[in-house]
Amino acid sequence: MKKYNVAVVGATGMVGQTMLKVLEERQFPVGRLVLLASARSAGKKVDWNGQTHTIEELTPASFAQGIDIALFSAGGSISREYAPIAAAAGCVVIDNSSAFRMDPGVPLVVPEVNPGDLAGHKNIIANPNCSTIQAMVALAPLHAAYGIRRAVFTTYQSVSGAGNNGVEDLARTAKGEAPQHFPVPIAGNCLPHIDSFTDDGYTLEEMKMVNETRKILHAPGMAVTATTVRVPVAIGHSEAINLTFDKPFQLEDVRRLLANAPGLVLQDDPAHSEYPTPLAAAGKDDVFVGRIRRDDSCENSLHLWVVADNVRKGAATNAVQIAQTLIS
Ligand code: 3JM
Repeated sequence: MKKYNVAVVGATGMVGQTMLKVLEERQFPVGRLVLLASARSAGKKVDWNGQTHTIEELTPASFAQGIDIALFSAGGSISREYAPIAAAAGCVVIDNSSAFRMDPGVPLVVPEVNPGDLAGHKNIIANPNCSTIQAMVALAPLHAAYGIRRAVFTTYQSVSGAGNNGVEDLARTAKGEAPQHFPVPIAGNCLPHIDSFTDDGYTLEEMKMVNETRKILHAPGMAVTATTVRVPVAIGHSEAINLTFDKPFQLEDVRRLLANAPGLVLQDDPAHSEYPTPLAAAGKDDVFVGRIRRDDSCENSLHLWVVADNVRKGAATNAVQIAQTLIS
């Protein structure tokens, strides 16, 4: 089997570490593995697939060593600076930041949903936002069947969405100490504030869900809105999703479509307390859906509850799946 030289940019971060784990679990055909991070982390040792690797400092020259695929997860400013350099050196960049997602020349891909969008890429491919990815896995089969006219997302997002800083702030504020990452304590709390606020009162996280959904579903005119909330959960984002379709539906057909959708697991037996939860989804690569019920307040409308491990399917796993799709 052909092997590929793979770089991980941001190899010491939570997502970078999980990318390494997923590459190993999926036995991605890695030739040489190059681990890149800031000067602060250079020299650190990382075990991968039975071998010890040394973290190298990320520089413009990092990609001039025959790297085939680079997985970036080091924040938007690093991506904006280095992804074009890597791409120009002939490397295919799969970027986990928001930097290039809305660029019309950059595919924004959830492999179960729009793998065809990878065709004609120009060496930069964007991994969607964690909350968008899991929503798309559940929405795509319903959009194909009934046409989504309007989607309303309300999220309950774990602190790991903010990386190690978020996880540490939950532990810190649970002990009664002052927050260092979130503006107020996250322990025992819910913050309707993820990423920065825009002038019209939304957050950038909310606008990512709106704009990325339209791009991935090829539905520029779809009515989409979101409220995104940080909750004191370590791993796993949950989403209450309300949909209005163009066409009528039967609940049994919706269940069948969701049960058969790739990457999606139906967990919907409320009488036996079976529904998706972040604790159960943590460590898994699938997206989980439950609480499926008709919204009687509005014609052709439906409620769903969708949960996934935001570090895996919402970031690392989706990026590795894009790489697997590219080489298949
Ligand atoms: C999730 O420092 C940064 O630029 C990272 C900000 C960030 C993003 C983003 O905007 O790329 C933190 C957590 C995301 C994301 O996936 O959109």
